[in-house]
Amino acid sequence: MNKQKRIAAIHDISGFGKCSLTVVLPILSAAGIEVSMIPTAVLSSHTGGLPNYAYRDLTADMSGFVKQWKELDLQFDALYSGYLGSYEQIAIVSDLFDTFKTEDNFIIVDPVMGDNGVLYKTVTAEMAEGMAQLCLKADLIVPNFTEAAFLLGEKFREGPYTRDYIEDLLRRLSALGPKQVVITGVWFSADLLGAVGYSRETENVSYAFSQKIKGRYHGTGDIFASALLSGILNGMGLDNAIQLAADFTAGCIRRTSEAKTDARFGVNFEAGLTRFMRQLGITEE
Ligand code: PXL
Repeated sequence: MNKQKRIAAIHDISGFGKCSLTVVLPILSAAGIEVSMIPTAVLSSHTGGLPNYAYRDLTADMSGFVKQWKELDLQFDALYSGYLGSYEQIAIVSDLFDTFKTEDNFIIVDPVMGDNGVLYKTVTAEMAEGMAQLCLKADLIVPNFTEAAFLLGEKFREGPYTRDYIEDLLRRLSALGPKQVVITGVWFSADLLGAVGYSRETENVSYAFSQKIKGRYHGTGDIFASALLSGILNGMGLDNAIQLAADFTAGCIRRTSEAKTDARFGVNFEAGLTRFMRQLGITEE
């Protein structure tokens, strides 16, 4: 058995409505990755359409994690940040990147900020600017079109998208710092939805699509990014990892749509884990 890979995951815990750490942890664990986590906030549910959520910001607690982990001399194969609870957390995560980045590991920033052209309830314009600074340090970023627009300080554009618009966006996002950019929520026509990836080194652009299902299912950005990271850490190239993540996410949406579950409650990713593990070659038998 090879030595297990280990990541540091910096996201919130939303008690209800599957997203952030409640999907990051099971997906990466299924992919054979050891996950160490720094919770950025604890909520009774995510903030997307579920009213009256309880919210505890953990900004004051995060530096203690970094301090002890540094004393333990922990090594990580990837540093993976997502939803942040306050503007101050951007500097803390930036410090964590400086502390644990090595020549052999990489940083993935999912700049979780908003969807459909609007910021999530707890995300301020100041945080959006700070998130762009954090992306400077990333090797790979995974925005949706809303987040891409906020990172570049420009207006959100509704789909359908064109290849010219997307490929220009990819290059400009990569110019912010990250060598690789993956954008989610790509669609050219009503029947297909997917993602696109770009590597600055090769200038390679690759798309992955599956059947589009109507509705806006919560937590799918976190699921996609976690599945993408799972593929990469298991040795896949970016193109194959995007395809793996797109297929996994599409399966989650399909199952949830068939079950007619409330889209705010999150998707059924659990039933897709066995196949996912098989695709990654994780299962022992
Ligand atoms: O899935 C993104 C996300 C993560 N965490 C919290 C959220 C959201 C989106 O609404 O509210 C707390």
